[in-house]
Formats: sequence, C-alpha cells, structure tokens
Amino acid sequence: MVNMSKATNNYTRITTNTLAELKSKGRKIAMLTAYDYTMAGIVDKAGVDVILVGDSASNVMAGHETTLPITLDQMIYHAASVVRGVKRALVVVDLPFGAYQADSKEALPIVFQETTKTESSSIDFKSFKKKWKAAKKKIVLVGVNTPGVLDSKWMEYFDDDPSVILLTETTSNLRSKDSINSIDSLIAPLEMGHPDFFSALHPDILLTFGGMVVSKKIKKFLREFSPKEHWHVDPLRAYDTYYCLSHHFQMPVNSFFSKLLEEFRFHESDFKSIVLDQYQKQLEQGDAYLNKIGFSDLKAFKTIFSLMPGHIQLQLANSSTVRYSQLFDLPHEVDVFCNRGTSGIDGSTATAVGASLMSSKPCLLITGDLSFFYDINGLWNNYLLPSFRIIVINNGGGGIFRILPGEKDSPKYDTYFETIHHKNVRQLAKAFGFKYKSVSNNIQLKWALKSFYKPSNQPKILEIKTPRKINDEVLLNYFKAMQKS
Ligand SMILES: Cc1ncc(C[n+]2csc(CCOP(=O)(O)OP(=O)(O)O)c2C)c(N)n1
Repeated sequence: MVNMSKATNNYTRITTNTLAELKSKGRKIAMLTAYDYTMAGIVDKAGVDVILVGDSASNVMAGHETTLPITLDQMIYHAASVVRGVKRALVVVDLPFGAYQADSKEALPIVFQETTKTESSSIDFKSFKKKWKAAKKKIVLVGVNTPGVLDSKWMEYFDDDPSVILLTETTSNLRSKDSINSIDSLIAPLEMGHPDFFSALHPDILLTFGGMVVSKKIKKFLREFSPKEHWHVDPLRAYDTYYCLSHHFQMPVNSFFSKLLEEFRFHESDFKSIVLDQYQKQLEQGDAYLNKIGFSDLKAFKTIFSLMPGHIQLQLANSSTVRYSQLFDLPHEVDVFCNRGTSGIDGSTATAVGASLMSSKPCLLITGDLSFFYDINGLWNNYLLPSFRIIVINNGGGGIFRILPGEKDSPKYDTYFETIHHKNVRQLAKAFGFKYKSVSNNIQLKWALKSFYKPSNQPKILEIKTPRKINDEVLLNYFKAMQKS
C-alpha cells in the first residue's frame, strides 16, 4: 500500500482537485474500501488516497445477500465512523440503492442535508487554537455575505489583533475600522512583481468564510504564495479555491469564532502595521492618479461611491459593475447584494425590483448598459416604487471585454465581443415611467447626484455616458500608479 501511494504522499489532504491534478499528470491514485473508524485510520495512515464507504457494507458488515437492504441512516453511520478515523484521504460514500435513482438531482439535497448535521462540538479545537496563537501572519478573507452575518465583537477583535488582517469585498457586507475593503488596491503591485512586500504579505494561516470572492488578484496571489493552512468556515460547503484547503469547519461563523478565540490573548506581530502602511500608500497614489484623469468608468464609480447615501440597499449588476465596486469604500450602513455565482448579466434588474419591494431601505441598482437592455423586462410590472433608483453606466457596449486579456485584438472584436451600440436609455426610461437624466462628465455627475436620491413621486434613472475606448487603459494605469509606491 505504501508503494502505491508514494507518488502522492506530499499532499496533506486529498481533495477532488488533487485527484484532477494527479489524473492530468498521469499519476496513480490508490483507493480502498473501509466501513469503520479503526480500519479507516489504518488505511489512511498507509497513505491510500481515496477511501470508499461502499454500499457493500450491506453484504460485508451486515451479512445481507445484496446491497439493496442498506438504508441511508445505516450508510451515514458507516460514513461518519470512517470520516472520524481519516486525516488525509478523500472519503467517498455510496448513497444506497433507491435513494435518488429516479433523478440524479435528488442526490444533492440528501448530501447537503446529511453533511450539515455534523456536530460542531465534535471538533477538537485544541490544535487549531495552538496554531492560531503561534501564527504571526493571518489573513481573514471574506467572500459574499448577507449583511449582519458576523457579530461586531469579532470585527473588533480583528481590528485589535496585530497579527490579523481582514480582507473584505464590497459584497462581503463587512467593514471595520482597519479592514482592507479594496483587495485589488492592496494586491495591485502583483503584476509588476514586488517580492519583498509579497513575502511580507504571505500568510501562515488563511481563514475564509462567505461565498464567492470577486477579486482575481487575491486568488492569483494566494495560489502563488500558498499559506501553510487554509481553514474555511461554512455550515454547508468548502471550495478549494486556493488549492490548499486544509480544514473545513462545518458550522456557523459566530460559533466558530467563539470556540477558536475563547480565552485568546494577542501576541506581538508587525504584520498588520506593515500591510496597512503599504495599503495606505497605494491608496494615496491611486487617489492622486484619479484626480488627474478625465471622465471614465473608473472616475464615475469613484464619484458615485463617494456621494452614496448611507441608508440604502445597493444592488450591483455583474460584469465590470461588480468589479469597479470593489475599488471604493462606501458608507458602513449600506447593504450590498449581487447575483454572483454564474455571473450572468441577466436578472440583476428583476432582482433589484423584487428586493426593493421587500426592503425598508430605498434601493439603488447600478448596472452596465448591456445588462440593463438585456434585463429590461424586469421593469415590466406594476410595483415599481417611487424610491427605486437605477444608475446605468453606458460605455457603449460590454466594457469588461476590453479589460479582460485576450480578445481586444481579435477581428470583429467590436461586433462580437464588445457588441457596440448607439442606443440610449431615455426612451426606455420614459416607457417604464421613470424620471430620466443623463450626464457625460464628472461635474454633471456630481450635480445630478445631489438631487438623485431626494424623495420623488416617480422612480429615477441616471444614465452616465463614458468614453468607450479609454476605460481599460484608465484602469490599468490606476493599478500602475499604485505600483509606484
Ligand atoms: C446571460 C449572459 N449572457 C452573456 C454573458 C457574457 N457577458 C459577460 S459580461 C458581458 C457584457 C456586459 O456588458 P455591460 O452590462 O454593458 O457591462 P460592462 O462590461 O460594460 O460593465 C457579457 C455579454 C453573461 N455573463 N451572461
């Protein structure tokens, strides 16, 4: 058995990603069956990569003639026993015959339901506490979250601990005094290489919670500068986004911190101060650049975010809207939502209209032009509130394709990628009973925003026209400006 797994014994935890990697390299994968804690421990220690808890437990453990009689509860009993004995291997469990055969989609809810039953009290926090305490450099990275998920005392803890930096996104709905809310502005120098800073930023422990992370730069950084430990906290699932997931805590995030941080004392570290200093310098460089440049998507977002009222619900469309939104701070009280996941440009308007009806706060949707035209049927209903606001960033097409590498130089790029158009939003605004205004420079935008949020007897649309061809360069130069610090 030891020989079989030699090729893979440098992996501390086998995940589905490990298997894909091994397959792509043509390496052998060792797999054995186990049904109980003791056997699973032996097989795992021998270095077997995958342990199968087969429904053959019906024959082998219970003496039935076939695999048919075993029940879901009995399979769960075996699976849970095996999981308790395993530290490294990936555990694969058969669902019993008949559990979902009618439709394979039924398998998923069964798995989710059963996996979330795991008792958090069964986790032994001792070794995790020790590691947390010993680590001088810890990054807490938060993905998409509904507002109010984390108790404020943990935010205060993150602010106070000199060995922790808290990285959040606009869509995380978490902002504290010392949190870094624009991850891309921190990681901006990555493309240029900045070895000293990146080895300083390289964390011992990465702790994540929440859903998808928008920033491509942080993903690239964490894959390149792999932390020794990556812990993810989520009652349901854990994705191995950074290819180094070492532990999944299947529990609510507040319970997790209560356990991990009980009786915790801070220890000296200069991690936070080094990182925050560098971040501040980069933000200042970025601001200096922003003050110099002409009107563009980036400048429009800066203005929108700096003049945003506090008491609103912000709905973000996908494409570059959600990405530009990660670059600027907004008032702490704003609740932010975005249809992340498959990142479709459809549905954002319809979602915002629906959400506006259920929220006590006025709703603002920020959307790109194609997303707005695409989802126009979302406005076709009788329930639009007078407090509903839409900002359409009209850059004449799908601006994101200019920013993404690769496509810009392909033939017919304008037609098939950017899909340029010369439509404006005015007629549609009128047709759906919105008050309408359009602006095409920063002074007009500032003026328009002064009255845009004021109460009215009609919903309002503000169309911001930006020059299509310069947006990608402006964004690139913004990051370059930060790299100078
Ligand atoms: C339903 C759907 N169709 C197509 C796409 C591919 N797509 C991604 S971004 C984009 C352009 C969006 O343009 P716009 O809404 O104007 O935003 P901008 O990129 O200019 O910010 C398209 C067509 C998608 N993500 N979802």
